[in-house]
Amino acid sequence: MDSMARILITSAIPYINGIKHLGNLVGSQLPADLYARFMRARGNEVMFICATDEHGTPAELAAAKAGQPVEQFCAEMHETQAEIARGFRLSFDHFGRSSSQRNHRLTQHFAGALAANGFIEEVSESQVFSIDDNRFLPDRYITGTCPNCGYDAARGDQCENCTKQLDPTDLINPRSTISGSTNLEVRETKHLYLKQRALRADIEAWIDSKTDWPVLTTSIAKKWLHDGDGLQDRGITRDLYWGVPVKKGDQPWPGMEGKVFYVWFDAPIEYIACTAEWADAHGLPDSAWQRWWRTDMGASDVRYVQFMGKDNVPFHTLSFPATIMGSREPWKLVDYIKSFNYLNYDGGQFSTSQGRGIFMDQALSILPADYWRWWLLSHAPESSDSEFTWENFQSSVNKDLADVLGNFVSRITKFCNAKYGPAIPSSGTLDDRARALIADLETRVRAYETFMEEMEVRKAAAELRAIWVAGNEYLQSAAPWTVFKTDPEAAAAIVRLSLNLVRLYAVLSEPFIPDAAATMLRDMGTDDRSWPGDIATALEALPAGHAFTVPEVLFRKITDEEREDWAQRFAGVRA
Ligand code: B3M
Ligand code: ZN
Repeated sequence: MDSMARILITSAIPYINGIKHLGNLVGSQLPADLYARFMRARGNEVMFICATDEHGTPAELAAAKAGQPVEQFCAEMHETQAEIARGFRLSFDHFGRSSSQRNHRLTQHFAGALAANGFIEEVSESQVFSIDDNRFLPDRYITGTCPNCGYDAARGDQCENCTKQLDPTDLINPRSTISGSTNLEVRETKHLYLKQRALRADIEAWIDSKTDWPVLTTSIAKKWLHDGDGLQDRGITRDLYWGVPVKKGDQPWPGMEGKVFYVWFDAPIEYIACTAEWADAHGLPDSAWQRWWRTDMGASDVRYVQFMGKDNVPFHTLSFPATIMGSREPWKLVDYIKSFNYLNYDGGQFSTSQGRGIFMDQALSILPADYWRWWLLSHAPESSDSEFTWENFQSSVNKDLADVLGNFVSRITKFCNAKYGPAIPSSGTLDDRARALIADLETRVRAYETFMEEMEVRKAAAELRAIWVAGNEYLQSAAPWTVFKTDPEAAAAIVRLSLNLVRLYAVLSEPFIPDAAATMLRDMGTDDRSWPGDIATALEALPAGHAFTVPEVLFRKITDEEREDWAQRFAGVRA
């Protein structure tokens, strides 16, 4: 990347119904953060957006389970998730809420524009109404006996016991999940449908134009576009209390009183609304967020990249683009979608509903963020699903972080401090071995940049590790501790180069392990975070005489006892 660019980055916005597990983290927020940090380090202007996805039945049910009003539940869970995101050093420019007034207005605005352009249809349906609750019941709010297996707590959409898909009217002795009332009747009700089929040609042409998208993204998009029940018109309203009230712009929508938009309609619109929330939080005018989103306000220069797990791809390649295209307004469409497979946990799946695996708060309670960031990113489920095992986690952390990077930093700073004192030594010139290292790093750093630009997360991690290894091997073979005995000047040149490598490693590693990078820079007594151009020049940034401090242990090793203890502790299900 030659000149400064503007990069808009969004991560799929996590549901509010609970704390996310590490599989969720590595599939969206964490790689998005890696990319945002890298793009900032390269001098680009970055807008990195995330939020909580707060509407829908899961939010209402989670609040009910917690015994809280849904507004309070969401407000508290948003704070909890924001705190954990800070713990993982996720560097969002704004972490918003899909329940914000900005999102209410923008969602209603899009619905109004879609209606004005003829892309909304009003459809009459019969739905179960609970007289005692005085409301229509969504499928999940109806419980009864399964006609297939006789299980007496089957849900209106599916029997949990025999997995049969159900319609609420199939249930024997149906009752309201809210009140238990059996005083139910089927009533006619109207819902809004987004006529996605009418936008099919537009969407298909747009997807076909994205020839550089990863296979995972395009294959999912095309499957949904072409398969039997591919791009159907889709209901965008629900009979729920909690959500964005259905309005046509700022006007009431006759016949839609008491209804809200479907959560998947308003959630992606929050990407835009959240950027407006960012502007509001900074006291900036609308033009400040519009230049990221409105192509008539400068956003044609923006490169927009989205990060998400594969299950979210259909909504971002078909539904959200349908909303934007159907508005016939100049909103920015995504340029690149980086999607991820699943991370499995120790021979099974991570599961929020079953509480299986490691959740973000638990992870931080046992080790600092960098340990997790490194393992997760270097094992990101890109070309296929990947698996977390405690053995692999232990060996990765101990080898890559402690034995290679940590050991290098500790060895060279301690040696210099002991022999020359806590400042960069001056004498000596670089020998062939040093020049060979520089040439090797020149190639590797350029490869690392390319992988990072291409969002090849695992390959970038592997290259970074190779860069650390190169320094370690150089130090091992140059052996300044031996050279020092006969030629302290030559040893000083090795030490000077190696101490400069510590700074270079901090700069290069910051997107992966920001805390360790900050510690390394602080101990090297420098704020110079400039991204390396020519490597030989970058390795002269810290001049002779520059003072440093010997760091504390950067990364500690995970012991076998800890590993066994954690494996046991996280074997079961979370309460
Ligand atoms: N909240 C799903 C999830 O948390 C959903 C993503 C919305 S992106 C607009 O994985
Ligand atoms: Zn059943």
